[in-house]
Amino acid sequence: MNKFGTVAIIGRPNVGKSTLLNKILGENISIISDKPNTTRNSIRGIKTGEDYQIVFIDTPGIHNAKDKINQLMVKQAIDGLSMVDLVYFIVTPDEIFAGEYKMITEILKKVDAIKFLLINKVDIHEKKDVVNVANKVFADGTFMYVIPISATNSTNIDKLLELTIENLPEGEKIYDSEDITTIPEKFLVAEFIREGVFNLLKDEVPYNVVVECENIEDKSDNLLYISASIIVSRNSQKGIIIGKKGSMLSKIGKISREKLEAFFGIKVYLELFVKVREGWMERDEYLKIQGLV
Ligand SMILES: Nc1nc2c(ncn2[C@@H]2O[C@H](COP(=O)(O)OP(=O)(O)OP(=O)(O)O)[C@@H](O)[C@H]2O)c(=O)[nH]1
Ligand SMILES: [Mg+2]
Repeated sequence: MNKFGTVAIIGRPNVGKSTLLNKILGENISIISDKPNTTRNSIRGIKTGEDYQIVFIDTPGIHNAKDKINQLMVKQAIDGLSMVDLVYFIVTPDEIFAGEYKMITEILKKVDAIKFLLINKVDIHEKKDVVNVANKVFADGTFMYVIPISATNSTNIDKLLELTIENLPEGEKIYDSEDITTIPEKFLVAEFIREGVFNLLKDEVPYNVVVECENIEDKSDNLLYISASIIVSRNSQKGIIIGKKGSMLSKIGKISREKLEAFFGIKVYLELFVKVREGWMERDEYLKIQGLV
């Protein structure tokens, strides 16, 4: 009997949704940082086994969004729920988020899918806190299973996959076994560069950046030429991205190139531009680059 189905991965920002997706796939397709709101739109990853295929949808963190871009991000996370077979709601054992967990559980009650509660980051939390959050959120009756995991350390990930397959509908594969994502190549490249920005810069700068990949060209059998623009919303941010004598831009270039070379398995020549587009976060033509409109 073959199984096919879709699984949405949802939760507050920073709980480890993208880390879990990458761990399940064994490939880093969804960008990760220690800052909240790293993921901005739905990222699909495909996991194929002998007799199953699962499409996982990593989503932006659900939060109380104030501006247009954040509202569109939350909308991405919630809208997708109507189309999935199963939902992973990821929480961490932090008492302070109980209110937000309740709010997300209320959203999930209206969703017609099987729901798993995953308690992540058990590697850095005491057992009593894990049990405490499990009792508080799981007791609600919305969830079929509660599973403590560590996405970083792969704790319980095999068990999670086993229970997921068990609960998916019967169905045939629709993607090739080699496909790991449906993300267009240029978008993936832009995301890898944005990951560099999120990991190297602090405060509000990463939140004012969108990346557009303009070109990917095979220059020869062993060289890929890629050009992309890092777009910021204010002139002062352009200076921060470039850094003293170009030092920051060169760091962003190096970290992004390494990631691109690992992903494509080929040498990459990466050309980066920095552009200022005042208030891009309010403009549909730029929100479109991020896949939000
Ligand atoms: N110790 C520990 N850290 C983790 C674990 N999973 C994720 N993290 C860390 O938590 C931070 C956030 O991880 P992400 O995967 O980007 O979280 P996210 O839920 O996708 O965040 P947003 O996209 O911002 O909503 C990163 O610094 C991860 O390394 C885990 O199991 N244990
Ligand atoms: Mg994420």
